[in-house]
Amino acid sequence: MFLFRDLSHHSAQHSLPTWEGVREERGREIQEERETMKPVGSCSSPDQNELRLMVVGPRRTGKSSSGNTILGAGAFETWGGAASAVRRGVAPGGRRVAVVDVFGWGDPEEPVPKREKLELMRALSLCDPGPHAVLLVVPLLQFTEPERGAIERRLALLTEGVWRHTMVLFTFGDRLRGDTMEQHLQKEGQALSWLTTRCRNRYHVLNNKASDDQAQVTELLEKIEDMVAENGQWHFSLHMYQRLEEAWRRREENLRRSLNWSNKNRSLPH
Ligand SMILES: Nc1nc2c(ncn2[C@@H]2O[C@H](COP(=O)(O)OP(=O)(O)O)[C@@H](O)[C@H]2O)c(=O)[nH]1
Ligand SMILES: [Mg+2]
Repeated sequence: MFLFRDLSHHSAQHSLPTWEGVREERGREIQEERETMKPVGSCSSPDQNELRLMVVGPRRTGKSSSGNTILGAGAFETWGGAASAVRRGVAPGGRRVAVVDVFGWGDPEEPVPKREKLELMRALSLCDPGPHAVLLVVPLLQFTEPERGAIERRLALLTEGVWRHTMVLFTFGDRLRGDTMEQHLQKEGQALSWLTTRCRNRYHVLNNKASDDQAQVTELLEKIEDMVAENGQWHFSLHMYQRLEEAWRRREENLRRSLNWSNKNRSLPH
């Protein structure tokens, strides 16, 4: 099963394993690992039918307001600067939802501050065993390269695997002013197109100033359900992805070592 073990079958005449092969194998392993975990419908969460959403992003971008649009006015404070918090309720359409409003990120130029790292981990524990969706809040203003970098550095703390469970939640939908979202995305530059590509083109636009527009929430939840289905009904699990990343790292090291060994042997004089 493991590529490292397969290496023992390779003689100089056989082709050596490739990095592409390692990557393909990763996809298969995620599937195998998941089969040993419990599916969404039978997890140890207090409410098995509850959809757990984790809302992340910089400060003053509409994270708490989005939580209020989903769960109803007053669920979260919107004065800003608050620690991560969880609120539970019933969303329009009847689905039970838990929203974790994560402590907002500060200056995009800075390395990730310790408080933000701790709050991110605490937020994860508030939606144990893991969120079904990470909603990455981006206001519909200009999106800059430093902002892109800030997102990349923070999501990297949650492993590469987190991107499979992440959707961009554009707030300030009222700023579109007649443009369609597709037109807006075309006008924006590389930074935003990098982000939507990383999220496999999964995004939704919310106008938190029209919080009585329940259709926008129903549509968001439908998109989230689609994403969960695409992920084989699995929620994000930091523990699982960390274990996989560690196994992959060790395997790549072994592969590198055996490739070096084989190249050295090949260049030996006969
Ligand atoms: N026009 C407009 N303002 C919004 C929208 N969402 C949030 N805001 C405003 O943006 C400010 C910051 O919102 P808040 O939810 O506290 O942001 P947070 O710090 O990310 O939690 C508040 O004054 C909100 O009223 C939106 O969709 N449209
Ligand atoms: Mg807030």
